[in-house]
Amino acid sequence: MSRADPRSCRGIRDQGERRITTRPARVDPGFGFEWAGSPARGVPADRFSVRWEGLFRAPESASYSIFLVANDGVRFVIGGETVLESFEAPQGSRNFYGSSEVRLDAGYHRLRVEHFEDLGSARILCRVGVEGREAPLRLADHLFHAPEPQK
Ligand SMILES: [Ca+2]
Repeated sequence: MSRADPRSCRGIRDQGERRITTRPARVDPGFGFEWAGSPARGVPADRFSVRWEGLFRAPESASYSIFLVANDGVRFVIGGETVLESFEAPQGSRNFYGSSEVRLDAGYHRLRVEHFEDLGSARILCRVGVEGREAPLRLADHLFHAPEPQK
């Protein structure tokens, strides 16, 4: 599971010049969503962003293929490496489709997925394939809470 942290999108769009409104974090079973309206209580239907942080467990040392559909923007960071990113100008109702490959050792890797919605429909869908396997991973079996950071 991953921790979601819905925030206002304004901080991203305006380079942090405006106040970012932080909402209470919650736990999601994953990070695949299609939102017709607000993603969470207290968050507007448009101009919001969400950040999921957790751990991805790679079942074997292999090349992993990551496929993302996002509306509007997305950034996918695993093990500190940004492997997919589309944070360009707002895309309205258009989707971003992207894929990338990353080599991972078996074990746990820090995962951070950031998504922002400007206007219209909002979605983020993800599939992860493993070199040599026909079916994509069942992501719910491979996502875990990150331990709380040490102070
Ligand atoms: Ca949109």
